[in-house]
Amino acid sequence: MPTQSTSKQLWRDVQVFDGLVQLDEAMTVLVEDGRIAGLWPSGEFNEARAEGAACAGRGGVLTPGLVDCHTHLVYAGNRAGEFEQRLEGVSYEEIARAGGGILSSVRATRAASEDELIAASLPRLDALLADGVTTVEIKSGYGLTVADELKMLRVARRLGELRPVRVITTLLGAHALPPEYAGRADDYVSLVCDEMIPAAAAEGLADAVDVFCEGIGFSPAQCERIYQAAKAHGLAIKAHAEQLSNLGGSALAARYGALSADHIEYLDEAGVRALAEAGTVAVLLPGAFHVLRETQLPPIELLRRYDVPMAVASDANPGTSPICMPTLMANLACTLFRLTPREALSGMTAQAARALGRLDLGRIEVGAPADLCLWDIQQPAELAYAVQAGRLRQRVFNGEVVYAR
Ligand code: DI6
Ligand code: FE
Repeated sequence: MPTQSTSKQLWRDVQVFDGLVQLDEAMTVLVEDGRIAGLWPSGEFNEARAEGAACAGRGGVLTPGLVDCHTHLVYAGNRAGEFEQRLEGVSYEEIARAGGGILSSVRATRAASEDELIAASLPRLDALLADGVTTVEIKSGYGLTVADELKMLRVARRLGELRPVRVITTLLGAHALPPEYAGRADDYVSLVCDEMIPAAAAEGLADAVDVFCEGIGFSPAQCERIYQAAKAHGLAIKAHAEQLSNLGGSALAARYGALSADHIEYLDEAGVRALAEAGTVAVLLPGAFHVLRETQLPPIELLRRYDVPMAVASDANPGTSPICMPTLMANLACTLFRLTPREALSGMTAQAARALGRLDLGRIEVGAPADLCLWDIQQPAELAYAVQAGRLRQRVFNGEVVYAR
């Protein structure tokens, strides 16, 4: 990973989206020692304040580096065949109950070595980076044994060493019931609580613990056991909840102080209130909604009314969202969920960082790590409006220009 740049660099006359709002005037931004050191309207900029700084870019739109706060980027194989089955009318749940779906990716992932998983995952990571990502969360969940879950997490950590990107890892041992535990779900949950979580924590391989709280996943009671174990090991909590039905998984997660509840198409008002009270972020995943051709919309209006922070992520995974293009997610969040472009962009920067417990990221403000994107567009809303690869002019990681065109 490149080390922090110690040089002083200036971006001049840029339109800034700071992670929450678009600033009114063209700005000049100073980066020093890997951090944002100054931010002025260009008209008020005084050269003496940035003596010795090199001009790194001029014009265009400057945003925080994008934060993809929910991905399943590490896996082997693909599920194009299931995509065709679903188009013929077979449902995601039917495929899962017949032993396909997540379990089909589990078979391929168990059979793959760490190096094979790296080789399979790097092109997906590179696609995210080419679209402006500087922080990515990566979940396990296609191993479902202690060794295979740790293998996935190790691969995720290694990806972060192979590329200039921050990788946050999440243990998703409770993604699906592996076939060898058929009829013994509680025993599998014990394995997650008593072996997987302690091992992942001891090796420093997981930043958080996630669950799939669903009829085809795990019950709220089982998820609660997992949250207790996660808490006992000092790990943050997240949930896949209310994706296909309403089991109260979001409210349960909120009760345990979860960083986020993700998917939430079936969330009701009581659930929204629970998120608001706990400060839990609602992570919207329009890619999965789109690919599954869902019709139940997440309760956006209620989330707004209760002031619940909304993040947007790719959910990049082989089944429900084989899409590695975060700016497309911004577009889908607007077209499918009716977010405003500002909400969508904030959802992929400041709010996404919040969903990872990283309040220092996803913002352009003095003191923040200089993870930035310079785009060849006129105004920030274009990132959500047009779907177009290749608009990224520079990607800046820790103050260093790691990609330039
Ligand atoms: N919900 C999802 O949309 C992904 N995981 C989950 O719990 C899908 C994962 C997959 O189908 O492989
Ligand atoms: Fe997911």
